Amino acid sequence: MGYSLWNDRLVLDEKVIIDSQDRGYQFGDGVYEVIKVYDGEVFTLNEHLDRFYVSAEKIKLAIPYRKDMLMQLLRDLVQKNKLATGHIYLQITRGTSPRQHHFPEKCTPVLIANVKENPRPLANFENGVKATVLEDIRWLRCDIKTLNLLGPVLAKQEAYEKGCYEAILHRDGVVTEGASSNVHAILDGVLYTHPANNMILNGITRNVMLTCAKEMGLLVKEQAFTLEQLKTMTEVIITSTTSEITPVIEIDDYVVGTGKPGEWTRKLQKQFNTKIPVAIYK
Ligand code: PSZ
Repeated sequence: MGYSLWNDRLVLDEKVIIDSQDRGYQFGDGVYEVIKVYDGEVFTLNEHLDRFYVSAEKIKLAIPYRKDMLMQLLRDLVQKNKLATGHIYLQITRGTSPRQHHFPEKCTPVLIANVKENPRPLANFENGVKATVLEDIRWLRCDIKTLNLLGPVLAKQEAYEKGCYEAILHRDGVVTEGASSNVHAILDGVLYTHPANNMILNGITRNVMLTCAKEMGLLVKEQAFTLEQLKTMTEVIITSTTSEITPVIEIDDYVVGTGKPGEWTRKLQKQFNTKIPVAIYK
């Protein structure tokens, strides 16, 4: 049994009590983050917390803690749990009040964070994964990391039933992102990725990878691509906090490129590895 962060206190997991009238429970009225920890070190914490505050602001939820305080509490949480490699789950809801749709007059946000030991999925990095294409049925504010996850949950279930790791989503034939990842594709030395607008989550891993690409001389075009164009791409990649840089080698009934992770993808993975704590290689 480990420790959770409950508002501004570290408590044993079983001491956390969530009210059945919590608006997160009833409406999904809140936002969250998943943050990677490598060998006890929290990765891109600042970027994740910036996005956390921005997501909260976009749903008019004022987080009652300063960023530096939250940062310290999350580091304490990792230490207290003796977490080596895994991730932090952090969420905040608008709080508890008798059920009504509009915001209650008095409502104190409820913050929770916990950790999970979770090894890096190295076999996926090495071998690649399969994906299936599905329609993007989510709302139009995918830039907000909201607790409302029914769209991705349904997509992931369908992917899972088809033996796929991820669902690549499209709107009217234009690829947006994965159910829980960003999607990128490479052709002739150019990496294409959907612009960071309201149709996708502006992934922290996406941004780290784009930095890697620029450092390596791989041209980046933040330009959406269609399903038809996707079929012509020689390398397809998904990125997320836990999936890092994962090659996609099959999409439904066709093989991507040679059917093996491509050269650029390998280079991006190597460059990404230089950014994470070195002690992970011990
Ligand atoms: O462990 C998991 O399954 C995780 S950890 C992060 C995600 C999944 N997904 C984040 C995400 C997302 O949900 C959507 C819709 N688009 C992009 C991403 C990637 O965001 P970052 O790189 O910030 O994790």
